[in-house]
Amino acid sequence: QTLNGPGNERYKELTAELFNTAVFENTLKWQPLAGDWGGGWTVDVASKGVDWLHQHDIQVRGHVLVWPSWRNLPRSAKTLEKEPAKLRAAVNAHVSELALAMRGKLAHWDVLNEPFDNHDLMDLFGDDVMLEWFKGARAADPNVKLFINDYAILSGGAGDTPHRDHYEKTIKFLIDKGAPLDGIGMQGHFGGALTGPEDLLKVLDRFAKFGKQIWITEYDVDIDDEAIAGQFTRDFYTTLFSHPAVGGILMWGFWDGAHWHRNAPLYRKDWSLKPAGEAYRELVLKTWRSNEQAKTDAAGNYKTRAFLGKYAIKVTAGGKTKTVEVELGVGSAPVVVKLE
Ligand code: 9MR
Repeated sequence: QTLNGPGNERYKELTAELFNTAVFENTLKWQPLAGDWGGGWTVDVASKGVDWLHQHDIQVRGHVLVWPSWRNLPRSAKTLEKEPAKLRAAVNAHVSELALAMRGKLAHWDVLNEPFDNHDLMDLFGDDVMLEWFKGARAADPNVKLFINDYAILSGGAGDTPHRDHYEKTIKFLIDKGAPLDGIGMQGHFGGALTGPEDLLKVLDRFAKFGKQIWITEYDVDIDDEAIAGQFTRDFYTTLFSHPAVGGILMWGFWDGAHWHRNAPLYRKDWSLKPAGEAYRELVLKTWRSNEQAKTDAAGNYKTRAFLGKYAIKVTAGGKTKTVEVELGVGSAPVVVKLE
C-alpha cells in the first residue's frame, strides 16, 4: 500500500532491516482483486511486491483466500446468493485461480479467515465447504503452508471464551475431516484487555496440542500509553518466542503513517522510535542473534549454543580463511568446515 506513498523509501529500508517474513494487508484479498475497491489491485502488483521481498530475504504470507461473510466477499458473490451452486463454484474457482497465480511465491496462505463471525458461506453450504477451500489451495500450490486465522484468541485477557472454544472446535473439525491444514494463525490485535504471559502460554498450550505450527499473524497494540505498549510488546514477544509451537510473529504494520489504527507498534509518523520499537530492536536484532568469536580445541572442535536461524561461520587457520553459510534448526548436524 505504501509503494507509491510518502515514506516509501524509509519503509522499505526498515522492512529489510527488521523482518524476515511479511504479509500484504489487503493486496491479495478478493474484494480489491475483484475491483470492488477501484483500480490498481492486481495479482501482478502483488507478485512484484513478493519479488522485492524475496530479493531482501523476506518470505511472504498470503492473506487471504476466503473470508466467508458477505461483508468481506466481493459484491459479485452476494449477487449469487440465490444461485448456491454457482456461488459455491465461484468461491472454489477463486481459491484455485489465486493459489495457482501465486504458486511457489508464498510460504503461507491464510485459506480461511475469522470463521467465528464470518460464516455466511458455511451457513449456506454447511461446514464441509471449508474442506473444499483447503483442498483446492493444496491442489493449486502443493508446497505452501495452509493456515486458518482468527482474532481474539490471544487478545482479550484470560480464560475460555466462545471465540476460543469455537476456534478449537473448528480446527479439530478440519483435522478430523482430513483438511490439509498446516498451521494455526492467531492474529494478536490488542486493545484494552492485554493478556499476561502466563495466560498467553495457556492459550498456546491449548492449541499446540494439535501438533501444528502456530503463527501470530497480525500483532499490534492499540492503547494510548506508549510506555505500557512497550512493556507489553517486550513481554509478548518474549513469551511467544519461548513457546516451541510458535513459528513466527508478524506485525500488522509497524509505522503510524501506514497503519489501520494510525497506531502501529514500532515507529511514530515522524519515524521516531516508540518504546515498543526499542524493545523490538533490542530483542530481535541483538538478544536473539547469536554472535561470537572463539578458538577451537587442538582437534579443531568448537561447541556453542545459539538461537535457531541463519548464520555465517568464518574459520581461520594456518593463514587460510573460509566462510560458510548455515541454517541452524532443531536437531541440526554439526557443521564441518574444511580449509584446503
Ligand atoms: O487492516 C485492514 C484494513 O485496511 C481493511 O480495510 C480491512 C477490511 O478488509 O481489513 C483490515 O485487516 C484485517 C485483516 O484482514 C483480518 N484481521 C483483522 C484486520 C484488521 O481489521
